Amino acid sequence: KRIIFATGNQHKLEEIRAILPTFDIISAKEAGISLDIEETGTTFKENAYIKAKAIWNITGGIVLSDDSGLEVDYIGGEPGVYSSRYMGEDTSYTVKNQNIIERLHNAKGNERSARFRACICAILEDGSTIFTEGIMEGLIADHILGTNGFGYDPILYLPEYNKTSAEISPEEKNKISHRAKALIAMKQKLEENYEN
Ligand code: ITT
Repeated sequence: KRIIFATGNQHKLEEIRAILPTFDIISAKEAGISLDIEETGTTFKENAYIKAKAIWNITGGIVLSDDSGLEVDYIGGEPGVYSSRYMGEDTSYTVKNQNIIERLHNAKGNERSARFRACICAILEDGSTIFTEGIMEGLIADHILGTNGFGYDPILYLPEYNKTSAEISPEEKNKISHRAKALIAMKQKLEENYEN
């Protein structure tokens, strides 16, 4: 079954394909749809729904979307749903990551707690929705470290690996990430749904 993944983020697309290798995932762009969807929601769930619905309105076929971000406890959960827009869409992640590190210069130990959160939304052919969520906990690193992954991966330090999310391999990340957890849960729910 062909599934359209409503994202413009190539990294997310690569991760979902690696996490769900048995699914036939195509991007909206590959399906010939170019949309600039405004994410007007205030929660990951709302924004995930907005993105999936925009594509579903056009295709009526099964659509998946991902809304995700970094939550840093010391700064009240920022950047959260604004993760991609933090400091402006065109600001580089080197600058964004450095800025977060600077904002935490007084934070010690567990005060540096943070996590990636992903909400995955599926809209099925009949218009019904399924939502799943996953988190990956860590601490904000003192320095930008690692070149794998994307976005805020170089500043989320994972104590159990003694590495940042950008230092572990893509294979490791795709086993333990927020996105992997949410997608594995979604796979299960979709399989239950299509068994009946
Ligand atoms: P689409 O809306 O087109 O899917 P986007 O990148 O704009 O792409 P979001 O609005 O969901 O997606 O923003 C997610 C942002 O959160 C993303 O751009 C990164 O800054 C951050 N993020 C999410 N997952 C991440 C991960 O696995 N590693 C690093 N940063 C991540």
